[in-house]
Amino acid sequence: TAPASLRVDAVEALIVDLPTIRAHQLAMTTMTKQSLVIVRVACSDGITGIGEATTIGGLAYGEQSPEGIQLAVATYIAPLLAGADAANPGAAMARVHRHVQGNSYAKSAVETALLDAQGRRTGLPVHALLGGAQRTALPVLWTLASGDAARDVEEGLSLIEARRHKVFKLKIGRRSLADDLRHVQAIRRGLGDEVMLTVDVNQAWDESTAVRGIAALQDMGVGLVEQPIDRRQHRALGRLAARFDVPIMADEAVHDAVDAFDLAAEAAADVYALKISQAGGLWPTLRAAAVADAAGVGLYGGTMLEGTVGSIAAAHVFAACPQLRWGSELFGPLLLTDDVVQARPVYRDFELQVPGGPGLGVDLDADKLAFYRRDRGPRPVA
Ligand code: MUC
Ligand code: MG
Repeated sequence: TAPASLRVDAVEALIVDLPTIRAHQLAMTTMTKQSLVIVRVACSDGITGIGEATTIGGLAYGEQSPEGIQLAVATYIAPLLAGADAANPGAAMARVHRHVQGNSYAKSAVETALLDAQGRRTGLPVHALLGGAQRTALPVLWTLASGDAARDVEEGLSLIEARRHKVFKLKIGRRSLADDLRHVQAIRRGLGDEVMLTVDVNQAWDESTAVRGIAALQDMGVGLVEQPIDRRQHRALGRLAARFDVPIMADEAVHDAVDAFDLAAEAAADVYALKISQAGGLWPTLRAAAVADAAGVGLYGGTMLEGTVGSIAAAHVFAACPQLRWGSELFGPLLLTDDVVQARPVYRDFELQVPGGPGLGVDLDADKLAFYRRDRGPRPVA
């Protein structure tokens, strides 16, 4: 048992709603706001750690919602952590994993907060607690998803000019295949052949549509095809990976180390997009990454379009991964008009700078939190 000075005292979760800078269109939903679940773990030595769990479009993307995450943390996880040794996040999380099935987003936010607290306590950045940073900045792509090709081209060109992003992901799968291919072709022409483009179908195609679609995308020089078909169809994904030269990336299909192992055993994907929310935390993400390394599968630092707290938590993990061959997409904070932190992340020369201070290196802004929290009630209309 832990010394009395090092116990978890309280765990709380609150929802904040933040507007996006523009509509963001995915196959399954169009986002105009993001709902962040912010978790705080207060410890008996006076240190509080923070974490975040964020979904896309409520329940549109995955099986967990902001409201469900808040409930899981407050009702089920908080009592399990009360009195736990705050200096041993691994043991505290083992207890949570033993008594709570699923709920990977809630687990990720809570583990993040425990590691943030431990980092603040020891003066070490979270990546140091995960074994150490292999890189201090992460390449970050941008998703062009306004739904309008001309606007996407304009946005892409200005981001290249600003040296913020030089790789772009296009969201397809919501329109007919012919329309999607025209859309990609228009952006390819507008940005030029030198610019690396990837596509994310978010599971929208069946296998035969994927065969036709990927063949055409490969001819256009698209560099990576993400989750073209249903996440559960591993064997069909493997047939696509075997058929095409363009690398196929699993996203919704690869949540944790077990998925990473199964997909590798079936040679179902060339690349894995890992996400702390889908893996169930920072350590679980590293374990999935280790399986990818063992199998020779490339890694990509994925996002659930989190705000600063969640994106920086992911950045610490991806900094600690021995291999990150495909870079990252940790641009979530840039899609929001505002955030609940004192300082937003630094993006420079096409990369996100990984903080080197204690813990996550991110502090909440009490006024912004008070302003954006959902339970504050209606806000005055601007
Ligand atoms: C996804 O499926 O990859 C990540 C970037 C983006 O634009 O959407 C998310 C979700
Ligand atoms: Mg994806």
